[in-house]
Amino acid sequence: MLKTYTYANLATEDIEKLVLRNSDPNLSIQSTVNEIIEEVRQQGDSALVQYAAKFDQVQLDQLYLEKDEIEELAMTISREQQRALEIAFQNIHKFHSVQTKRERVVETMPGVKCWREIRPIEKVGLYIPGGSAVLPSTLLMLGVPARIAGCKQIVVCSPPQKNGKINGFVAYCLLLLKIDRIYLVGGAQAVAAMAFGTSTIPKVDKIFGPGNQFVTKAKSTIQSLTNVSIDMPAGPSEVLVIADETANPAYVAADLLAQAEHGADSQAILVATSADIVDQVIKELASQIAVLPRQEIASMAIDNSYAVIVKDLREAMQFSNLYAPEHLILEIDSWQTITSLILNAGSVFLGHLTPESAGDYASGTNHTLPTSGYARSYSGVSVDSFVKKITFQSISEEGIQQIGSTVEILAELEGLHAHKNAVTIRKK
Ligand code: HSO
Ligand code: ZN
Repeated sequence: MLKTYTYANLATEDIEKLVLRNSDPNLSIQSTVNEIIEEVRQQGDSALVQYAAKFDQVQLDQLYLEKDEIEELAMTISREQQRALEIAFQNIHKFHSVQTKRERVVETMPGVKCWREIRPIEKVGLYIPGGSAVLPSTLLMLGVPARIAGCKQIVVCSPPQKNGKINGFVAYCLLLLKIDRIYLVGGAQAVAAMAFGTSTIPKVDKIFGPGNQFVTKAKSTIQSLTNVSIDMPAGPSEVLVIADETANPAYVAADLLAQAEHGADSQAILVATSADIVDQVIKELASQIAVLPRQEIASMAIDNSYAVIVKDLREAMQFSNLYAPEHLILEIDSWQTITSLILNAGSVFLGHLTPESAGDYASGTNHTLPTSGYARSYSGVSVDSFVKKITFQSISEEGIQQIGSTVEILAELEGLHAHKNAVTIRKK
């Protein structure tokens, strides 16, 4: 069960070890991934058909499904399920719509005007995992901001099911997003196909989405090999729950398990202001896990997790900032008093009635978030991830007189006379 530590008894090195995620270097899979990337680059579509036969056990005549088939599959899910996806879509859309604010023009000196304009990344690739964990919600989390940003081409890849089709929920999300083609390609081969392009699959500028370790490795590899970028480095999902005596242990346990069921390598960290809270949560964990369909996965994740007992909420935040969790849940009455102390976190859930699940699916915020401590320096996916901000400037006659000598002096001190000249010639 949950290992427990007391913050006051931990030395700096102990804390450093605790906040280090199981950083699996995945060296063994690098050569496999390199092979797949090379094969797709050289053989294109025929490599994709072969990999579908090998990894997905399906013989594909065509590497994609189009609108009529997507519509047919989308109609196989219930009206209630369609409605739930629609509400999630709408909330995600509402929340992300405000992320396109324009900035004003700044006149840094009289006659020197500078500003930024937003342009969409033209071609983006969205990877939607299949297999045991089909995540239609991820398609909404990536597709909605891509649409709002105005990306011209949205390429979606997802591994085919054994019948050569896709899941009805993914199909319905495609309809909501008005995307009328999906490529039936999974794994590292999907990443390679989108990075290099094949006769069927368009090459993209940026690749988004979670996946297994092969997908993750392929993303980091193509990022270093090509000029195609990726959303962020990915690691196993994680949550850190801060609980004080006002917390409901059943809610805390439920949130820890919601994280734990994602994968055996997930981490669910409890930071509590007393040993008593930890004991109560452990009791709840035992009873709730017993009835979970994914209890085997969840219990492996719990074994890979721990609790930390702290003296107060300040100390709790200190530890949380060192851990830099993907998800942070504050199960305390007085959350208003400590939010300003949050320095590192991907997404924060406030109060007893705000489960992470709400944000995973439907409240509106994005669930593609930095893991493994990257919350220290990365933000989650948003409309920003799908755009570039281009700077512009325009200098008038007055402006060139105003700024001229400053540029001349700086160019001179760097020994770059052509730079100086480009100003001097205009000042005359
Ligand atoms: N918690 C996951 C997202 C997710 N949960 C998708 C359920 N479906 C990573 O933030
Ligand atoms: Zn989740």
